[in-house]
Amino acid sequence: MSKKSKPEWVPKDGGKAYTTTVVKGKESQHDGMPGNNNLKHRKTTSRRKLTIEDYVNGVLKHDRTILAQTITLIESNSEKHFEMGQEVLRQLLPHTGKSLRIGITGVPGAGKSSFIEALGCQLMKEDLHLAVLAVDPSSSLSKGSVLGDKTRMEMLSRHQNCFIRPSPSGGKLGGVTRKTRETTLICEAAGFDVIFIETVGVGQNEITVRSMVDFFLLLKIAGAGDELQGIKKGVIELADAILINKADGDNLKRAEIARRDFANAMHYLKSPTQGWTPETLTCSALTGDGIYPVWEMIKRFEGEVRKSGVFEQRRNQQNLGWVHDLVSERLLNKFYTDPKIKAMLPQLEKDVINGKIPPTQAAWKLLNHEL
Ligand SMILES: Nc1nc2c(ncn2[C@@H]2O[C@H](COP(=O)(O)OP(=O)(O)O)[C@@H](O)[C@H]2O)c(=O)[nH]1
Ligand SMILES: [Mg+2]
Repeated sequence: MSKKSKPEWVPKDGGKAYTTTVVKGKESQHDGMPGNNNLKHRKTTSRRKLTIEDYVNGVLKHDRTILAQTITLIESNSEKHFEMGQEVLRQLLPHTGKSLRIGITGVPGAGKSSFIEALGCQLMKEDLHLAVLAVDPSSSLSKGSVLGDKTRMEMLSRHQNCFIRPSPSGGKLGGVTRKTRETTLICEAAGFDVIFIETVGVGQNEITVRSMVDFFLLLKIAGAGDELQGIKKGVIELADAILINKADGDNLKRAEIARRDFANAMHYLKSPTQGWTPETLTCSALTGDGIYPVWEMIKRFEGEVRKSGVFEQRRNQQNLGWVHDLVSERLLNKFYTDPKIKAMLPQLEKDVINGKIPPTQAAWKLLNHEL
């Protein structure tokens, strides 16, 4: 139904640096930003080249168009945009940190999108502003299905208080991670109270998202054995709560059994958050049963961990981890884009595959830049 295309705000000379694609959404009578009901200025802002000041002020004024443009700038792979994006980010930084960041993971079909729709609509009733972001480095394979299917979030995507941003495409996990972290900060500066970061459960993704959020929610379905769901114990250990979704109709009993099984299993695991015992709940994104208790639990969690200081500690740790991730990412990028390395690599790879040289020697040769 929906078609992917370049966003309208990509400049003509933007070239491949702008890799983002968008899925056409529903027209709204509101721009989705807190306290901004005026749509009249929308078109004009996307025409001319924005300055750093334009970006910063636009985000701070909750201008949805400029918010989207700022995220596009951040997602750009060009060096020029990178510098500019970083300066915008630096200026926005004092206005960040106030939202609650929630990670949601689960296998495809677990009901993540439906759950986000159901819980998101509850948040809308409380007049909260919600941004939904996705981390999905594999989206080119799954054809952007993670948040591409806004049909599952029909109410939310039309709601004035909600902003939905699909995963940046065309990037390795590291790149997507940086972009999502930065996008989170930009959304915070724009005044969103709650940020959902959705990811498909395939292993590495969950660890990445855990490193970005305050609360991590694992969505499960009853009946599918763990091996079928492809989620190992390691992921369960990351979760502050496990939610058995699709607890409705014939599935109700099985969901409750699964919940108890998980509750028992979790007993023996270490909690990812000091002072918090992970909870196991059932819910139905379809009927809405059990959705509000999830929000109550998250608020309880926030209250407790803020009081104990664990909230702050985790954010500090996450920031440090981010620093090291950035260093690694930049170094690797610099290394592999070096013309000398680029020239050496294909032959060395062949030599390793043909058994001419051991992998270790190939690595040292690259690192020493010698032929
Ligand atoms: N019965 C039932 N079906 C659900 C529930 N939540 C989601 N579904 C269905 O499960 C399918 C996958 O849902 P979706 O939200 O797209 O899952 P995602 O891939 O994890 O985002 C869809 O057909 C939904 O209608 C639920 O609570 N109960
Ligand atoms: Mg989905």
